[in-house]
Amino acid sequence: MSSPNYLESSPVSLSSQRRRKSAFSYRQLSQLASSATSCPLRVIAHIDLDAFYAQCEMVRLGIPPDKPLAVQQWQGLIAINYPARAFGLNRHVTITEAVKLCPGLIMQHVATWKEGDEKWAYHEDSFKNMATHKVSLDPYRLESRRILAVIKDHLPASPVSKVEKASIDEVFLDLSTHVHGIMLERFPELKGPPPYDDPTEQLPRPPTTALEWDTDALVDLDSTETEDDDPDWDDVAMVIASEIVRGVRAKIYEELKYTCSAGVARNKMLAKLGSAHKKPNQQTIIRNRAVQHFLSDFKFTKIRNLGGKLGDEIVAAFSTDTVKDLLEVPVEQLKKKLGDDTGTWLYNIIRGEDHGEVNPRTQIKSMLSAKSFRPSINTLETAVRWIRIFVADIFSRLVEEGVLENKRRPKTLNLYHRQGAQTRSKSASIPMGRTMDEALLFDAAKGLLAQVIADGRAWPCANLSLSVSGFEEGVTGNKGIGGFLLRGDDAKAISAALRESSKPRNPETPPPSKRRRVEESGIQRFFGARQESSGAVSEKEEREDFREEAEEAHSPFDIPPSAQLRSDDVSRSHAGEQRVESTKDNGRYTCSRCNSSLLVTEQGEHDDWHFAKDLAADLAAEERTSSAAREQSRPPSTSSSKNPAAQPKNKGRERPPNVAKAEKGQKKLKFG
Ligand code: TTP
Ligand code: CA
Ligand code: CA
Repeated sequence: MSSPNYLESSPVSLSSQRRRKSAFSYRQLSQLASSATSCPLRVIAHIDLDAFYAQCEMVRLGIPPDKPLAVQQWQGLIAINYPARAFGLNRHVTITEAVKLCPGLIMQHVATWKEGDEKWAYHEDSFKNMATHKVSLDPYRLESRRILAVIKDHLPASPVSKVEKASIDEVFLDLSTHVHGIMLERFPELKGPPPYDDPTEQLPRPPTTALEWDTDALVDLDSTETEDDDPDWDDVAMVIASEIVRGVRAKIYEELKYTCSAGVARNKMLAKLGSAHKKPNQQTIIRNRAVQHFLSDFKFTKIRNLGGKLGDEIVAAFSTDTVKDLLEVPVEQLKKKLGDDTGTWLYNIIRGEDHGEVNPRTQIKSMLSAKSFRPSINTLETAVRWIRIFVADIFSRLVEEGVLENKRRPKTLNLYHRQGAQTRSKSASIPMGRTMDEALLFDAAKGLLAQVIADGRAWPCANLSLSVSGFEEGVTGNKGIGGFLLRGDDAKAISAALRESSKPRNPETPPPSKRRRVEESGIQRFFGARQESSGAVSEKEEREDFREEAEEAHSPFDIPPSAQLRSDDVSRSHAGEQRVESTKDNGRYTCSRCNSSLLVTEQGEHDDWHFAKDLAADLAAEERTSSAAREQSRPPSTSSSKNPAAQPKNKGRERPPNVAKAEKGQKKLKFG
């Protein structure tokens, strides 16, 4: 529900007697200037593109905005524009149902890589060729980048405004410093030193009784608050932030013709809920005095970081999924069931407290190209054909990253292989002594595949994924560790390639000595003589790679579990895959993890979705242990144990551990 465009407000309800002082102090105002995460005047925005892939296709094809369009991936729809949604279409309808519901529907298949092609393309018959094509999300990645550039261009440079790319179609903005500057311009009385030079002195009240919210959707105030109260500085900060965000959105439309929705609030969690509140092409402001009202209507599983396992565990522990019910639970009880850190974090988060930082990280840390095989593949030749496509895909992205000019260059290559419930990963360093080209990567990747085959049990293979990581800046010259590798003779290099790299996540694999000594000579023949390009990497390095992946993996899966991930190209790499138990009935089944009702034919992909989410959470947990609690506000993770709700977590640790780390950026593990 929106409130009128003009209103009066204040942080404390004292409508009868006008207070002369603000509820905020000079110190808090200066915290705003430095974007302190604890500042109560803080202003954060979240921008999310409307029906993103669908808009990309409309813009690319010049389709008028009122025409219904859906983006197809194989036999499913992965994005549906708003005109098509008016016909009742959503991600779960089949293509046949979609055409029946909306006869004029334009269906555009995503771009694909075809074997042997130099580049991805929009192929007319790609939907028939799932077995030989691989989805490319490059067109959407490129648009995402252009949009990000417009946003940055429109805002003052960092650190005045901070921009964090949160996924392919989302950014967070910390506008605190920028808003502070505008406030001082508009209200010079804020500039003066505090009375008695005491920063704890309260500010004067804003000289205004009404704020203009323009077209913004305002969330209703908490029941204890009234619109009759005069505004305080937090309201003023929100109005200014909403003006800025409206300007950014107008610019994106003007320059690139994309519409987006936005949320403005005091933290990331609330801003994200805000952007989803009214769509498309709208922005929602959650004033501080409206937070409790806004949140109490939500299921807590919709809150950032509570969509996955942790959320499921809390539902199980307290037999409810609503914020309202959970608000009744005393903190002691939350702590008892979830551990001190998780309990405290949860207690605060459902009260709208989140001190997560907007983290401008723009550099790509890793790139992944992956394919799930349905049916599984059974031959080396087929696997190598896919690896060739992965390499072409990754290499073209590396070119964009400036590897040809030696601007940045990845150190490590990783291959993930899944057979049934078992996933294995192999890593190798990419020799620095040679020019980075497709042949180099292809040889290295084949070397890793050789290692997988040498372990045995390679077929049938359900998923292969290749990634590069460990980017280094400004690598100059062609010297380095690669030179060392190149000095070794071929035999040495081949044995390095075939040597076991660390495999902490594969307890079933026998130790190297017992491993089947597979037809090495045959493999060597097949893979050619250039095996020097792969060498084993240390366990530490491999873990770092996983951390990078975790960081980037999270956001695309930060969607309600009921949303279905229709991806054949999501990476899976996990030690012990947990099969998702489900109940089946009449061609439909109910997923036991998230209670979604889905078609049995969708089960594989849905299970993959859970798998990927669990993986992201596990990787995030791994990351957490390696870089203990960088930030106070991050939610503790319960991901790596089977039933963490039963096991108090992180007892004795002062700060909540760090899962939100995983939410930054999205460059890998996207939907393709
Ligand atoms: P979303 O932002 O979740 O959805 P959307 O942009 O299509 O629609 P909305 O207006 O509600 O924000 O996802 C962004 C893109 O990610 C989406 O256009 C397609 C892709 N995607 C998938 O491929 N599979 C999925 O399951 C989801 C949720 C998204
Ligand atoms: Ca979106
Ligand atoms: Ca999104």
